[in-house]
Amino acid sequence: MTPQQAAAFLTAHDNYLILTHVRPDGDTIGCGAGLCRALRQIGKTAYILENPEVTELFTNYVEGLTVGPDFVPGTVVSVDIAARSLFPEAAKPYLDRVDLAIDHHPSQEFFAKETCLDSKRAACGQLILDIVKQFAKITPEIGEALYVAVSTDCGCFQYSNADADAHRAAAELMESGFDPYPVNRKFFRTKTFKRLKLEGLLTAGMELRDQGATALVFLTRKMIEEVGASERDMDDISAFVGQIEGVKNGVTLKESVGGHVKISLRTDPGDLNASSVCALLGGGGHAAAAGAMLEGTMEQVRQRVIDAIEQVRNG
Ligand SMILES: [Mn+2]
Repeated sequence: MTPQQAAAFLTAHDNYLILTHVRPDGDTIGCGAGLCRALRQIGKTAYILENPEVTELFTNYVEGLTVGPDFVPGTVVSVDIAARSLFPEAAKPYLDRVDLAIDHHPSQEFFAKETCLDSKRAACGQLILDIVKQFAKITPEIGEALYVAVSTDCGCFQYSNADADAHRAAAELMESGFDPYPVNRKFFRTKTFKRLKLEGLLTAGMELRDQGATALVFLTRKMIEEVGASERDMDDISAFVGQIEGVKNGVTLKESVGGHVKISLRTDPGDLNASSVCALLGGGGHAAAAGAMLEGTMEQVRQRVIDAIEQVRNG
């Protein structure tokens, strides 16, 4: 579906339930909030399905918009969800009954009846903006929610996906009248003390390969417990390793409960395609940022990631 067709679809239906993805980021939350408010503005009933993993950084954006699992929707829309495996527990009853998926991931699985996909967009928020502005006024609240979506997904316009189109969307959203300074300060200029401690531990245990072009960091449960870090303290921590001079490809391995390790790969896409590497590991994502969840110990997963990188390099 084109954004025009998606707008026509959204104005024609009602009783919306909006789904966000697991480990929700600024894009999925901002898209959910912006879309929900736009639908309510034109008199529709619309809610975001409660997502228990929403961190403190984002709770204010979904306040007053969420609903529990008892809500019986007429129309189900997913935002920024690429794959079935990214449905939160409460959204699983809707795995095969999403009416419209709005997304920007090239790894989109086409699980919905209709899909509005544009993988050239840095953030799903840009696509939501294109859709909702056709039927709703971009109020400061919608503007701020979608600005959070766009700015966080392109790392405050510093990641390789931050193109002119992303800046144009940001400018258009700023014109809605919200104040972008506190948003930028909160998301991009502020760290908790626990976060800094974690970054110190990651730095101490860092492994450098390929003459420093590839870096791996290992986030263990022990470190998390030692520091007393919450999800908020670990938000977007996979971007950390790529800040080191000379590092083109950064791998963050995070030990998760139940014998799993989550890997996040951030790459210089000219050097290594992150999505290809993670596809070999059963995951997916974008050329410059991708991830996977693997079973095994930190050491086993470390070796599998290194092998997958080699395979893509030599393939
Ligand atoms: Mn996104």
